[in-house]
Amino acid sequence: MLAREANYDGLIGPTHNYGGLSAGNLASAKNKGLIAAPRAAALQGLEKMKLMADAGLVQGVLPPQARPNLEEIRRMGFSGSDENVLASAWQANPVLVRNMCSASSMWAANAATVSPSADCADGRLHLTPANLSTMLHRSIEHEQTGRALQAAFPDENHAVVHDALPMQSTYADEGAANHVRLSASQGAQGVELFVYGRDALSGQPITKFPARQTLQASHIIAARHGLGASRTVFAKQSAKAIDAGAFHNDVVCVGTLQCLFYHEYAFADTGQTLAHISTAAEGLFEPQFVEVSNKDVPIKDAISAYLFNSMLVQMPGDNRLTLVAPTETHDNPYTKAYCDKLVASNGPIGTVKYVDVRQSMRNGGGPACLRLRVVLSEVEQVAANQKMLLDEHLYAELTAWVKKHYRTELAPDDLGDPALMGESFTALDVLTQIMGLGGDFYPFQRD
Ligand code: SUG
Repeated sequence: MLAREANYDGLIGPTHNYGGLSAGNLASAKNKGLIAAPRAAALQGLEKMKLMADAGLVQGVLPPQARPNLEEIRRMGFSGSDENVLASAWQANPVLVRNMCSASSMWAANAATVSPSADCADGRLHLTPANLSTMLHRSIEHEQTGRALQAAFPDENHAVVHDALPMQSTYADEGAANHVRLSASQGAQGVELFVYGRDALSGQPITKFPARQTLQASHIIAARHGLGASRTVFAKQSAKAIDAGAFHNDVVCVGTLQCLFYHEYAFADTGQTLAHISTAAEGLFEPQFVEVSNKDVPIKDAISAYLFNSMLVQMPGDNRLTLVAPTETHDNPYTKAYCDKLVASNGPIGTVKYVDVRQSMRNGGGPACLRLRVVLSEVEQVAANQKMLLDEHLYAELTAWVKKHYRTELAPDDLGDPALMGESFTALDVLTQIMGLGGDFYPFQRD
């Protein structure tokens, strides 16, 4: 079956800021309180999307979520008009409001876990929105994410959008950031690798920083998607990686087609993980493992420069893969030297392109965090919502929309400003028209 990998990027929302909300995410902690630049952030994201679309890849757009999340704030006991709810919550508990204002849905790699139809028993594409239950500001995303994914893949004959897993720590799930699919070609049956940070039922010691993905969540998703047991691998992330700041596996590992590119410290038991992948791939393809030693790139540098949070893609017409890395990877001597060596070798990765997503990077979100990969067969691509796919026209409209509606600067204390809420909701209302999402896509449109 012919299929292509589409990248659906989270469009960066008007409340992008540095709240210091994610324990264990070193960039988020370090940059807490900085003045953010929402307009520049959104334009950087759009620029990356355009680069991919211009290269001939299928590029989708997931709309930002409405923030502040007034429904959640009301659930906490604040009432009255929207302005009153925001003002009274801000006065009582600004930290709560900061959590309810995060633009974190931009990191679409955490939106859902996606299994292409070639891997699923019923021959349909399966998507499970991540409950993101570990972090308060992210735990409020999954419902609207489900709505966005339904809008993107509306035909039930081709796609199933599940509910998120229950909101309980045993089922903590962070989506595709802890999931890798390898295959001979995008349309062929593949091997799905689920990487978990903790087995919630084992009673084993926990890590210093939160391990956000559980084995139990990964098991349930694989079962729901109807994946073949012999083609599915569950691997434990190393505690060393988590405690060094790899709050998701995609901070130390990325893979596509036959290639798995990872840091020496990514997995708790690398030998066993690779052996399981090789066994699962038998008869389908020969995996190519590209391991980066801690000597070549110390884990600290791998994480600060986000070498592995790059997109690994097959550009049309190329034999070897391209790594789309953040400029921080270029600026770090270890990761830059490694990339130069990678390209000069005759391994599976032949090109490294650097993109500027610095605004997102300061919150720990690299090029790979900003996109959700969805492998689509030809019919599935036709059945997908075409208005959510980026072309020249949509790019021009979105760029103009950002320039018109977004602030150039935003400090964490601006989040209590009712004017910001008004501007954001107005912008998102216009966005639903641009992207054809209907007049009831956002909660504030349904009031
Ligand atoms: O969940 N940062 C995000 C970054 C997500 C990156 N995604 C992947 N690796 N796939 C997180 O930690 C910081 C928000 C703040 O502090 O304002 C934040 O949520």
